[in-house]
Amino acid sequence: MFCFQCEQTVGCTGCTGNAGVCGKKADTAKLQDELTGALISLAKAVDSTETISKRTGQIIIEGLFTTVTNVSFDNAAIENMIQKVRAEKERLAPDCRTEEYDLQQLWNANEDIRSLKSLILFGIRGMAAYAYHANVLNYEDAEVNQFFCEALSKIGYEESTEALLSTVLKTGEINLKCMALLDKANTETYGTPEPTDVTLTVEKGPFIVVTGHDLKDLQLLLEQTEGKGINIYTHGEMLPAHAYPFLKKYSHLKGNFGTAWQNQQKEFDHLPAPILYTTNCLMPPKSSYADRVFTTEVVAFPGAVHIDEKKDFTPLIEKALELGGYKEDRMFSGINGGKKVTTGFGHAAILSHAGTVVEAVKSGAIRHFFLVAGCDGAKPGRNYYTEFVKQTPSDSIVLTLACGKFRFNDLDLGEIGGLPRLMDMGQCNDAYGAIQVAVALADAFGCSVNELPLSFVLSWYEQKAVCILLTLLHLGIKNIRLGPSLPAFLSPNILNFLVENYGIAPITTPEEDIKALMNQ
Ligand code: FSO
Ligand code: SF4
Repeated sequence: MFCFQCEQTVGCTGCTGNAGVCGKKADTAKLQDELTGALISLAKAVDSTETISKRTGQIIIEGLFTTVTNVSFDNAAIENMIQKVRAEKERLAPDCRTEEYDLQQLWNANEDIRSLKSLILFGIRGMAAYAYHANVLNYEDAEVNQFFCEALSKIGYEESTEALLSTVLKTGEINLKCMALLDKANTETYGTPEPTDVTLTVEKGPFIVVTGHDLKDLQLLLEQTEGKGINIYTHGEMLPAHAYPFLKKYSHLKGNFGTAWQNQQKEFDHLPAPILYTTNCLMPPKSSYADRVFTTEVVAFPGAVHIDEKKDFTPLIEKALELGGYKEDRMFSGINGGKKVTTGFGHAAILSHAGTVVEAVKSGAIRHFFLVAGCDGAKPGRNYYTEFVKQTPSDSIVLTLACGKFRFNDLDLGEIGGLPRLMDMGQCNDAYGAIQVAVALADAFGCSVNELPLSFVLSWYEQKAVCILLTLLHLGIKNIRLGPSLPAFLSPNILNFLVENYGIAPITTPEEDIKALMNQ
């Protein structure tokens, strides 16, 4: 097998041999390559037709999302997906007998071509996850769907570095549209997020833990568990769900259990409750809780109960009642000992205080903004982000989003002018909101985003982070600090290009980086 799409890849070069660090086995990696090859061939077939149909778009989105890190470990599910893609191609181009694209061509290509194509491929894999969440809420964007085909065709058949580079940046541009679509889908369906305190205490009695990013699954589960004496707790990227008016109205949506994805094997060990995975990050379950793992949509693990599109959560509900939960209320804490966390500082909430923020900057009460955001992961070097946030000066604001925030979201950093210094903007896709805030501040000060006293300090793990990074590059955002390590799929030349043109730099130490960023 060969896979180097995520941050934890072996030796910062690539997972080979029998299995990857994430637990993905070689035969699964091979099937994912086959699926990607089938998608490239389907995109080629679409190329010759006019515009992509809704059905083709959904198949491509589902196929791409299936190959994101920690989504599907289930060979049978991936084989089904491959058949679906091939059938769609057959439908569109029944007489096409050209051979399917072989991913080995990509992995063995010249290193700069491979690097650029990987940026595109991993970028659209991440973007497909966001498009998928919008689709389940009946929101779609024809331009976004069309671009998946364009990008897949380039991965298969484009060999010019200039053309590939422009597709890399276009991936960022289209991802901005895709995140805007999801933002619209989420807020029109569930209301505008409002700042909300979330308890970390789990009440006695039966409960279910819901993890991942899909708000629709949470909504359906809340409906089906209402009045059944079962409480619902979010985990990981589902935490921001508490801020949506339409979801927080359910009184049995009680609080948040646990932290980020890489701690699940510890946190779920012997948990007296079932867990519903709506998206990644799924880690191979330990035997102590394997019988309580339930998956849905594209997430799949062999042996875990999969809730299909009928969305009948009865097996999950019965499991929660059978396990019974804790006998007494359990007070848990965040990583730094905090008993609660706060979420819901989306762009609307923050911009409703725009006047206060602008005045505070003018008066000097706010000297700097840091967006400390992105994924969490298992590497020890990720403590950098906790230390960074702790060391930010008291006249600075820290905006955060995605699962990396669990390293510091229980800290009390105090307030400036009635606003908390630490504000959680939501899931990784809410990077869209951070961009909105940055653009609004730049407008208010009549300058560019790069001229604002604002720094981006990002942590990455999987492919959604790749598409967000490409969006920031498309917007011309400079001097991003990226960690804990740089992507293995950046060749020296491509990395050089990013350093020279965008000033991307690896994280160093919190002390040095804070000093450098505040003086930039
Ligand atoms: Fe995290 Fe996993 Fe949201 Fe990712 S739970 S790592 S970038 O799937 O998507 O932040
Ligand atoms: Fe390795 Fe990451 Fe690929 Fe898993 S997804 S095989 S850990 S590079």
